[in-house]
Amino acid sequence: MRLLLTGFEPFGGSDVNPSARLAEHLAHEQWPGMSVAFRLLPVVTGTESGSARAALAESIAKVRPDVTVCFGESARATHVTFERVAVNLRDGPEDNAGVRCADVPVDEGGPAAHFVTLPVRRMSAACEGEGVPAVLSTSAGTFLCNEVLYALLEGAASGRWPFVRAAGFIHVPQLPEQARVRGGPSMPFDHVVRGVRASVFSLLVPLG
Ligand code: PCA
Repeated sequence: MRLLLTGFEPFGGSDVNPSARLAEHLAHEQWPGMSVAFRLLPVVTGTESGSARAALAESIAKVRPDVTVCFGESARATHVTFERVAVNLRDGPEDNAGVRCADVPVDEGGPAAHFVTLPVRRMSAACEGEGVPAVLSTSAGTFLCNEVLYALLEGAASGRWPFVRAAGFIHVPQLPEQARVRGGPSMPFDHVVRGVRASVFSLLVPLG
């Protein structure tokens, strides 16, 4: 099984993003029966070179993953958060290129929403089995995380990437060092790693 993991660069004035740290960390571990690739995504909207979607498309074409799991940071998250839905809407703060979207679709002509195709119940149960709090979510927001998830699911559903059999998105809480500066909930990095590692391991049981 080929697995692609992505994480985002820092954004919103922070100098770290736990999602990239996590995805890169996991990609460097030994995975029996899986080859795991990592790609860092820019927090840049749109499809031009230098955008998150361009980087995602480039790495999917190169890796040809069976499964793609994207990660992002949520400063509000208290749990490892398994997203279930992406919506065809971009409406958020300024991205890292200084571009701000309001009321624009991710994909003109695409459906209003897509459900993720990862077995999120099994994955969140595996995370909780490690004692790491997990939750299912029906909103990935309307910023870059939702945009990337929508593009990923649209690409798999439309036949652009027919080899992608399962795809989804996990939001992780901020790190304690970020919470010390910005306030809000956080989760120690080693907890996040332990929980998400178990979730990814649960994918080795054949996908339905
Ligand atoms: N979180 C943002 C974008 C990048 C990231 O890590 C989001 O939730 O959309």
